Amino acid sequence: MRILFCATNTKAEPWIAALRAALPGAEVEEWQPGARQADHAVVWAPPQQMLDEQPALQGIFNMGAGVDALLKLRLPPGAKLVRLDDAGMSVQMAEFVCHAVIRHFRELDVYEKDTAEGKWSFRRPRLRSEYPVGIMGLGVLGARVAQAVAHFEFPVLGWSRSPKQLAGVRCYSGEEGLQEFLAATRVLVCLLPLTADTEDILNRRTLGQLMSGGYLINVARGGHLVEEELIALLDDGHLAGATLDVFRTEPLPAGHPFWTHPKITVTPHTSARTLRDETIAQIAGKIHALERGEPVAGVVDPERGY
Ligand code: NDP
Ligand code: OXD
Repeated sequence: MRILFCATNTKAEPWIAALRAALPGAEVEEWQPGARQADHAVVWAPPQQMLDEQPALQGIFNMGAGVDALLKLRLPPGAKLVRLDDAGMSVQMAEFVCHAVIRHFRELDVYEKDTAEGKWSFRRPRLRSEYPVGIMGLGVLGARVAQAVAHFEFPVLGWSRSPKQLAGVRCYSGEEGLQEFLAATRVLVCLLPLTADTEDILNRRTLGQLMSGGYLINVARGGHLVEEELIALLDDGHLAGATLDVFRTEPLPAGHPFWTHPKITVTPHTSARTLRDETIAQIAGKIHALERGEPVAGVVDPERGY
């Protein structure tokens, strides 16, 4: 079995060594133009040339959960595209989102400013019941985040494409459930894949339907958010703030208004990182399963876009 590794902005050697250790007997190499035909590829943002040169690939294993960038490329016709399925990301996402929710709810950002100025002052405690948290996307990451937020006794709502039942989460689905979901949400968390149906979904109309004093946490993709419409809603006071981990252009360009907006907290696409050991173990297991003709979790449906 021959496996190519091709990941932009990633040091290849440790990944290749780990893949060789996890798949003894497999030939694992970093992709170079003109490389011999391989059976599988482990990739992150590969060039189109790599995919065009490897028409015989059976499996393309994405080193991330989101496949929006890969689906913009021409893929070899017979290859299954397989995404990461948690691999240590859901617990990171849960801690990141809980931190952002609690920082806003407990006004820890205000306390940080006060104490930096030597001020010992108290804010009136807020009512948890007035801060329902709505999670868009109840997949591998969204479901874990919903569970974690519910642990802190916030009312939790969720929205997905197909109907779901999750303990402690008020679930809505489809276009028909969106308005009711938004109207009952104060803190909105986006954990949707970026697809034709979800691009620009965080806009003036949808964010404008949140409860007054709403707060946005976008940890999915920058393409979900219409940036200038968020700024307008923050500036007119309908929204209280936003934590943004993902952006249309990454790295976020110097001078972008998000860097300095007083109601926006920026992090550099770090809410859930790809962890090497967990990722390699998962991909190696899936390659074995695929080779044995067994079903694997996380196969992407290109029509659906995730
Ligand atoms: P999943 O595929 O497991 O879950 C996607 C969820 O979104 C599902 O519940 C799905 O509904 C729902 N969904 C998809 N399309 C729609 C739609 N049109 N309307 C309503 N709901 C929809 O993905 P993951 O949870 O693994 O990951 C989610 C995203 O998080 C990734 O695609 C990626 O973009 C982002 N991400 C960001 C990271 C970061 O560091 N910032 C790290 C990792 C991921 P249904 O259940 O009905 O299919
Ligand atoms: C992912 C990401 O999709 O890191 O896994 O954004």
